[in-house]
Amino acid sequence: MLTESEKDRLDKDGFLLLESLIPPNTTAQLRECSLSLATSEQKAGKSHTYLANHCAQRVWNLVDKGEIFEEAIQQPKMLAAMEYLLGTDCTLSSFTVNVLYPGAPDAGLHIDYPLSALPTPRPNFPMVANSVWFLDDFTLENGATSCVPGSHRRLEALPEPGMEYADEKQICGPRGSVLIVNGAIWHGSSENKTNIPRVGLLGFFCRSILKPQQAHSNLVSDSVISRATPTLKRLLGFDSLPNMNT
Ligand SMILES: O=C(O)CCC(=O)C(=O)O
Repeated sequence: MLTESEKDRLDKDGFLLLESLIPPNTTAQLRECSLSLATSEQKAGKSHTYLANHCAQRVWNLVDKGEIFEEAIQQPKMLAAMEYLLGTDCTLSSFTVNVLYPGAPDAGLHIDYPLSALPTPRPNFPMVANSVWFLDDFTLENGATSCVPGSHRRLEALPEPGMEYADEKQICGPRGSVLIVNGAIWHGSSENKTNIPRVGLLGFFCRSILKPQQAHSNLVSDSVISRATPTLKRLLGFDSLPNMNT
């Protein structure tokens, strides 16, 4: 489902913008559900906030927080990109909302866990990859994700905290776009200088041999699992559990 030129861009740059992939109605519903979950978790005193002044917020375990998210994470073109990078048996590592509230500072460039914890040289093939879902237009002003093209080939180096790199660029695009990012690319969210929250989803995937960030087989409720498609069950890790204990 990826064209040869899309595959080439992923190989060469380490990221690929799938512009306007998600229909406008779905994007609007995803945004509304995401902000409503973020608000409920704040009201319940259970919110995960981060960055200075709690200006950014994550909502975890989305597969268990609405059918719209169960469906979203199976988006065929996004999954084709993940399968190209991570193998056809790749697993969902985590699916989260990421809200940057007005004033959220630049989060700094990083590579994704667990690559950041590995000895160097890191593997020269993708181990984890993220899909950043633009539920708003992502702009230079509201915190569009920054990437350093080709940095996934720097197998020994890590971005220096606070450094600005000349080849770093913000990936802007209309709401409904999905940015595929090899987890080894130096990337991160930027400052939100506007007075409107920048809402995104992060569908983070890993090779099936890795331990996912969230243990979906324990965290997702039985009702979701019982109606899950074979694809969703596979993404939640049911097929990658070793079957040696019976
Ligand atoms: O929300 C974004 O723009 C990127 C988030 C990110 O880099 C991450 O969670 O690894």
